[in-house]
Amino acid sequence: MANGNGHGKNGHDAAEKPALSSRLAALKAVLPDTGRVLIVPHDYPDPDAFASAAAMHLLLKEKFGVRSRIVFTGMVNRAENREMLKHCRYSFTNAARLQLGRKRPAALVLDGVPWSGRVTVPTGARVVGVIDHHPQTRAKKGFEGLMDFRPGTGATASIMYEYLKEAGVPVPAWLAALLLYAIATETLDFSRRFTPLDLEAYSALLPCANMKILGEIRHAELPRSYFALLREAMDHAQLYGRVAWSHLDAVEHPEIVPEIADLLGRIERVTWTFCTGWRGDEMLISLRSSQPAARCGCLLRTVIGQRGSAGGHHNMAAGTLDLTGKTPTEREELREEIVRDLLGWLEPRSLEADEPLDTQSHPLVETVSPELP
Ligand SMILES: [Mn+2]
Repeated sequence: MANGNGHGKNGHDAAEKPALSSRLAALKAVLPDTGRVLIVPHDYPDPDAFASAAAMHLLLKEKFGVRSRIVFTGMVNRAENREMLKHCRYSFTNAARLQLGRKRPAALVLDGVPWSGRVTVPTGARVVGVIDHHPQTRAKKGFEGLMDFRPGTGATASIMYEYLKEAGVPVPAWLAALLLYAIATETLDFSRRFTPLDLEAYSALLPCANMKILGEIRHAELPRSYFALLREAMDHAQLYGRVAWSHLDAVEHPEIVPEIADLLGRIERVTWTFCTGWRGDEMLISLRSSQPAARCGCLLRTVIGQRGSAGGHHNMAAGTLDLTGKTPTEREELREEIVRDLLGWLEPRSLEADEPLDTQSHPLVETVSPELP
């Protein structure tokens, strides 16, 4: 047990802020006396979800002597995220391979809420706490566990940094690298919304991070198939006013969709981007904005409405629509409907309802026929 061994290792006792102490106490209060705790990041975990889960694993072990297991649903395919997992010293179990038997373990949900439809809690587990930073996160009536919601904070990783700091748990160099990467990706290197806590976490973690690991994650090798998707995305990319969007016909790994939306966001004068993609019987969509006052999560939920689910932050959001039973034509019609609805909100100036989209927009990359000598 690391408990009771909290004297400052670096010579000065951390001045404990009462608010933080109460947070740690609140976490401790929901932890079980015996047995392993499940740590559940949101489905198809991104760097923030992964790094936060790893930080929680460390916190439980070092501060409370509680064993835990990180369990996730979905896949990890983005090259950078796979590289990140390679450097994580804790193992991640795919929920599909989890055997709970008759135990009903306590679960902590990170970087999402179990009542959003975007976090799958293993059947049989009981959620005892939720830590999240998404702006639309709402408390759930009747839920009596820990709810640490900080809408507006750049990353859940920053919140987890604060827990570790408050607990006096030193952050190992590899984990510091993962947390840094999480904060950097969530805030697009601080070009998106962040709070003083994000900046503090980043500055405090930087001197103790393994920078080689951070470099290897950032510059992870990419498979050739990635470039084929990139080409498809560029071929399909359209511009209309301040909006750029694209579409992928067959997405195997969902992470490429937000990646394309991010990439389009770097086009000059473009402030809104989105990318759609077919993936089996689902349509995936990611929306991005560089405007500080943007409310991507709300907007996407409004546009998708009853047709699917969506969630996200001010500057980024993701959604899914069910395509089961739809013919290819119906799918395409639905996609055009979504594109039109989004443009209606984002660039409503001259979009006539009965005009085809292709008269309104133009391709990002104009095809130039090579001039023969
Ligand atoms: Mn996050």
